[in-house]
Amino acid sequence: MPSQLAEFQECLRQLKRIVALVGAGLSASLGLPTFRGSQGLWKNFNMIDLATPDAFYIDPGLVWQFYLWRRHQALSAVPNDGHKVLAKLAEDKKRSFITITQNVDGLLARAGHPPKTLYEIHGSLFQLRCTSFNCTFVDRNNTDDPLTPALAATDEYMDSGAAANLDALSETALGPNSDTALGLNSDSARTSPEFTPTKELALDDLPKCPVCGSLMRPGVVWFGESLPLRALDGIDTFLEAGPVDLILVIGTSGTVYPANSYVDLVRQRGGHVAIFNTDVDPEVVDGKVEKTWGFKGDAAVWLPKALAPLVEP
Ligand code: BJW
Ligand code: ZN
Repeated sequence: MPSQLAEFQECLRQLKRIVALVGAGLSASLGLPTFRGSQGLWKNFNMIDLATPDAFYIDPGLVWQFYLWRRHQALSAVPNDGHKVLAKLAEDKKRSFITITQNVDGLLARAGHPPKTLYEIHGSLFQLRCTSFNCTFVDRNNTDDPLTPALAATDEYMDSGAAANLDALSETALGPNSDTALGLNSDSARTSPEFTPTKELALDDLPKCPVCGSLMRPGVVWFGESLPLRALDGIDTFLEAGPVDLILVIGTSGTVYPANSYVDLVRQRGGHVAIFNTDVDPEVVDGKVEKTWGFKGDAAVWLPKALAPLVEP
């Protein structure tokens, strides 16, 4: 019986329309924390609880600190081989391909993924938006770190947090052909230790709109908020242009709507599903689920290996 990988690669060559759905697990090997799981924590807060409009309304200083830390971590990271192979696939004209990413870390763009086929449906850490209803100011590609002079003093604790993440990660760096080489131990539980910053931020320290002076907020999509309509339209156009042969479901728990709905849609219309995750249902790994492959381990290790037939080294 051919292995899952051999069967996947055999099929892959014939597929013409492919979607990649990306989640936090793709960047986990770089020390960037995932959201769910026992250690998706920041300053004793669950990361999910901070990703809401209410959290920002109640304590904008706390939420800004969380996002400043995430910006700093993302800027300190470099794209991994998983980001790079998706970027290469997107450049290849032999098939139609789009990437829908829930990640806000900008690493796919930095890996060279063409912007036309990259849909960042939960926004970006590097976009800032004015909170005033009467003002439409958006700062689109702000990579300043620190973001304002008043925030410079926060750098020290940020570096200690990032270093702790990478220390935890380096413990998993063993030789080839071991479980660890496939990243079986490098999920969020290992890479995002609890992180405790000390500095409290006052409203005066936070970024203000240069047009109207109101408080700026991170340009990300929180629970209950609408997704960027241009991205949703672009994705719909691709999905309606013809059946999708394959969706690559990469490092996501698939718990958030509407991102998770794309997997069901592709499956319902007869497409294949390939899951790249440190946690995959054993039935899928054993090849018992129709039209579904599962590659258990670090997506940054598995993706280049699995997609090798489509991408020049
Ligand atoms: C590895 C790995 C390694 C680890 N290799 N793998 C009931 C009440 C209220 C609302 C709702 C409701 N029911 C449904 C809703 C809607 C709601 C929703 O889905 N809620 C559910 C939680 C129930 N959705 C919304 O509110 C959305 N808006 C909306 O629906 O508006 C209506 C509308 C729809 C369509 C058009 C127009 C209008 C908005 C959702 C916004 C989500 N925002 C966040 C924060 C973004 C900013 C930020 O980053 O801070 O997005 S929440 C968080 O979850 C973040 C992520 O992008 C998202 C998904 O998480 P992800 O990436 O899957 O991470 P994890 O941690 O969950 O999983 C990581 C996975 O990686 C795990 O499986 C690991 O095993 C794996 N892994 N290491 C491979 N090395
Ligand atoms: Zn403004």
